[in-house]
Amino acid sequence: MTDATLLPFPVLATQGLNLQAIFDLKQLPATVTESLALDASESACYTQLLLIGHCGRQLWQTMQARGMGTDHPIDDLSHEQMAQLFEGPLAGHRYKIIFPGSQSVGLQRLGELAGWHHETPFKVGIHPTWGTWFAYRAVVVANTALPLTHKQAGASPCVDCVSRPCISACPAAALVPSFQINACLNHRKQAVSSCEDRCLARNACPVGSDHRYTAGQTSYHYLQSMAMIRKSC
Ligand code: B12
Ligand code: SF4
Ligand code: SF4
Repeated sequence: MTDATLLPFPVLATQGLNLQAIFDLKQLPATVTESLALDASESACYTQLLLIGHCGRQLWQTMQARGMGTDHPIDDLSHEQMAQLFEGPLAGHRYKIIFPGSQSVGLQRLGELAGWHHETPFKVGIHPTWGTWFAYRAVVVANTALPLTHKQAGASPCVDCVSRPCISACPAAALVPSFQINACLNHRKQAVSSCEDRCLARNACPVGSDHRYTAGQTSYHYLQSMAMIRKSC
């Protein structure tokens, strides 16, 4: 995903929101549409769902340039960019930002429908080109009639990965026989942990190395999740 001019919203890509998919709400599985928790009038009004993500380092560069001033600076940027989109290129359309927000939406399920997500042994999704170096930044429903994007083709890189270096890199052996979240979290919660600010399994995966986060970017995200883990577990 390098040619921003081919994306539906090149203006978002300039900020690092460089993954974009447009779905027809009526074509989405009921489990997905139900999770949006739209009321009857919203369901009648909104026609499309926009899924926005980032891949690689560009969003991080945007964040560094504008400053990380608030508790949730990336969510704030996503909200701002969505509002600007509907004040600019999509002006005149009604919209609702579902994520970031309080509603729980299965982002990886949406990623799967977009062809972005394939499951890995450590559960962070993988894409054949971007590797695991991407995440979801916004889900918006709108009464737009934009051209729909196609599901990206491509098999999971894990299928042909014989040596599976992610599995042997995990110091908690949390990836076998299948992902054990508690083994991972217990390892991460130790006073001194090799995974406090990184996932050694994720780092060991060779796919998408061009899009690998910088050390500062990785550390920021893992320390954020660490704070969440310490608060909730
Ligand atoms: C809760 C959550 C967590 C919790 C998990 C706690 C738990 N007991 O499950 C914690 C705080 C640990 C966590 C941490 C991280 N998370 Co998280 N997390 C989520 C969240 C908000 C909900 C997942 C969920 O529970 N879904 C509901 C259940 C019912 O869905 P499900 O279909 O059964 O499960 C699917 C996924 O949830 C996933 N899954 C299941 N278990 C686990 C466990 C972990 C650790 C992860 C990452 C995924 C995962 O696999 C399933 C099939 O696809 C999602 C965002 C979202 N709204 O989807 C992000 C999300 C899964 N997380 C994400 C990431 C990147 C991380 C981190 C790597 C940190 C970061 N922000 O960079 C860390 C590190 C993981 C680790 N090793 O510690 C990304 C993954 C992106 C991708 N490429 O796939 C998501 C999609 C958020 C986003 N905005 O993009 N996370
Ligand atoms: S190392 Fe291999 S098995 Fe592990 S996530 Fe990467 S491609 Fe998949
Ligand atoms: S964060 Fe560490 S313990 Fe958890 S899956 Fe990754 S390598 Fe294993």
